[in-house]
Amino acid sequence: MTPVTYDNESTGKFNFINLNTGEKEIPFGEYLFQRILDCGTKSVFGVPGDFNLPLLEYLYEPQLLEQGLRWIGNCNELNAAYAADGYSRYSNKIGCLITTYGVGELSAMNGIAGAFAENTKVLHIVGVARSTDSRCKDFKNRNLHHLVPQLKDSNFLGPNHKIYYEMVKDKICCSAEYLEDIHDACNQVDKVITDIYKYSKPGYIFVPADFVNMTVPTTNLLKKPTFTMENCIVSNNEQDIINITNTILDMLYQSNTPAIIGDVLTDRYSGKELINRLINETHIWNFASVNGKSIIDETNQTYMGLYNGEEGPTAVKERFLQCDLILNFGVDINEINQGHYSFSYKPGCKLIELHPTYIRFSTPDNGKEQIFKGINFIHILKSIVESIDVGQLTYQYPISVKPFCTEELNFKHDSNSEIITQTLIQNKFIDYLNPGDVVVCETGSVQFAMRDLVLPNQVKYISQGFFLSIGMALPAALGVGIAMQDFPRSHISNNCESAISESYTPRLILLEGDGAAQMTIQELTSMIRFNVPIEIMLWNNNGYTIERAILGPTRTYNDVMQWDWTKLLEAFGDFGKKETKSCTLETPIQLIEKMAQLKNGQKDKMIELIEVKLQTLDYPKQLRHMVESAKVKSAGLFNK
Ligand SMILES: Cc1ncc(C[n+]2csc(CCOP(=O)(O)OP(=O)(O)O)c2C)c(N)n1
Ligand SMILES: [Mg+2]
Repeated sequence: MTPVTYDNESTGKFNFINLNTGEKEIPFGEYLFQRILDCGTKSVFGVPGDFNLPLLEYLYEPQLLEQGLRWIGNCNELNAAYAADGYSRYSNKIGCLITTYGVGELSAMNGIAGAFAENTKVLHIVGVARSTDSRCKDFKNRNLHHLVPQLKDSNFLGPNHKIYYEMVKDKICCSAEYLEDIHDACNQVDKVITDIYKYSKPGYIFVPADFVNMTVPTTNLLKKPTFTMENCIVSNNEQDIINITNTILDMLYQSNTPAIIGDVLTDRYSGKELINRLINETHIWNFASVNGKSIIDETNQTYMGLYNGEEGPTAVKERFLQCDLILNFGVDINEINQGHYSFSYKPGCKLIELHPTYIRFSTPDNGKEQIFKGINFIHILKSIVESIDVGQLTYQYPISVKPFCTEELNFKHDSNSEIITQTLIQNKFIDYLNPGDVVVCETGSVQFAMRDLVLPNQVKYISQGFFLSIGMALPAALGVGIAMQDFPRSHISNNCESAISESYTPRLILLEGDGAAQMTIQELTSMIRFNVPIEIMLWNNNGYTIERAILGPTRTYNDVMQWDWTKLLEAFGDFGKKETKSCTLETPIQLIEKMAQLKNGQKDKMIELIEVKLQTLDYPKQLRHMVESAKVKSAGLFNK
């Protein structure tokens, strides 16, 4: 331990002066939470455990509470990871969770892997064994609880204290630091936070229980008082940025039918305003992607739909195939986002993929390509927006082609039908939303129903569209709701042509399947506990319909137990039914009326759970296309 003396006269706070260096010091626990606040995060999710309790004690330091720090306790660590992910997806800040050694952190792993796969900024802090234990030479006395013993001779050998760290490092995180020397701890914390912003992926800090009360210098706090996306991705290759921008601009000036795809990483790197500005100023045709849905304002005058190759609507593909130059901003290549790799292009079309680590120019026809590595696309996007000369753009888009609209999807709903169908949902959903609302959609059949709908302006749509872990959306919606409390209306742009009235409070809507809900349902209780207003549409189709569409339509493995959904909120804490309301809808008229009532704000309770009965084998045509496409792909694989 460093010799310290106390100084609370100058600051009023309880500070320490290091007698060797003369520097101000604070306990490491306080440093860590100060850093979380410094990166803009206010709420911290998680579950306590004896290895993190000393750290959690610092949550209650008055100077941290004053800055808005709060603890959102979850029912389990998986839910905490999902919630932190949702918090980040909404706010684009770092979602943070704290778990305990082994048992807690392992439970969170699926959530962290999902955040890794989908590029969300999550900081996972794990309370681990005291440094005196993990550094001890006499390891055989250190088979601590929550640790897995060695496979062989565990009674003779000590355990590997860093086993869980080794499981995640370089696998499901961009940065992982196991703190071993308190003198390095502050820099290690700062490194992980910087990396999370830089790579937009999760990071881990493993904090020995005895470190939190040790004192550390405040030097770093003064040197770098805040962490933002901007100050974590500063570029040092200005000339490359200028050259690449000029090349892209020349290509745009020469193109007759250019197009923009707004893909997911554009949002993760805070490029949403920029891309919408570019579209509004140039009127270049533009397309959404599955994982990037709602980044581009879908009500803009040249929105041409969500392109997903063979799996999307033909009307969108036909528009896409007219384009001779594609600028794919924030591109993320995976099976779902590329419609099982079925993207096709106009003959001779030039493709520019703009990614956080590279810019790639290619001609899909002949496979020719040129890659520039080490340049974050966000600098190029900014530079294009700042330097484009709109007067030099000359388009020859076919005049007959209009912006894509939901009606083109041609949903035929039988108005005499007595049952609610997915087609009816597709028909009515857009009307149910108000501009500026936030929709969280679970993995499942209804997710496919949402894809192609043209969203009202400034609606934020959040869905784990690639990793597809069911049960994610419900706790993620908790995280979104908490972020909406911490940063009200932060998804709404003031620069947008069609502003959202200041007096309108955006709604949070969760679209949830019955099967998925049974995975993480307890987190409803946290919505009540932390006053998160939400409308939950619970699609009850008697089990795993999406799986039935793939195989085993009538198999029992696709069944789930029937629940009385309308009793859950009461059981989960709203004993007097003061905060919540639940109902079951079975007919189209009931659904239409309920949607209209909610849209108009006639909500009498903070949380509404609306169970909507659907037929077991009813699923949208978008899902059928995906299943067929996937089957064709796998048949191809087997034939090889
Ligand atoms: C954690 C996890 N377990 C299993 C799956 C496989 N899976 C994908 S969708 C699904 C069923 C979803 O059912 P439900 O939420 O009721 O939606 P539905 O398709 O019935 O509308 C399952 C089991 C998965 N994606 N994630
Ligand atoms: Mg279901």
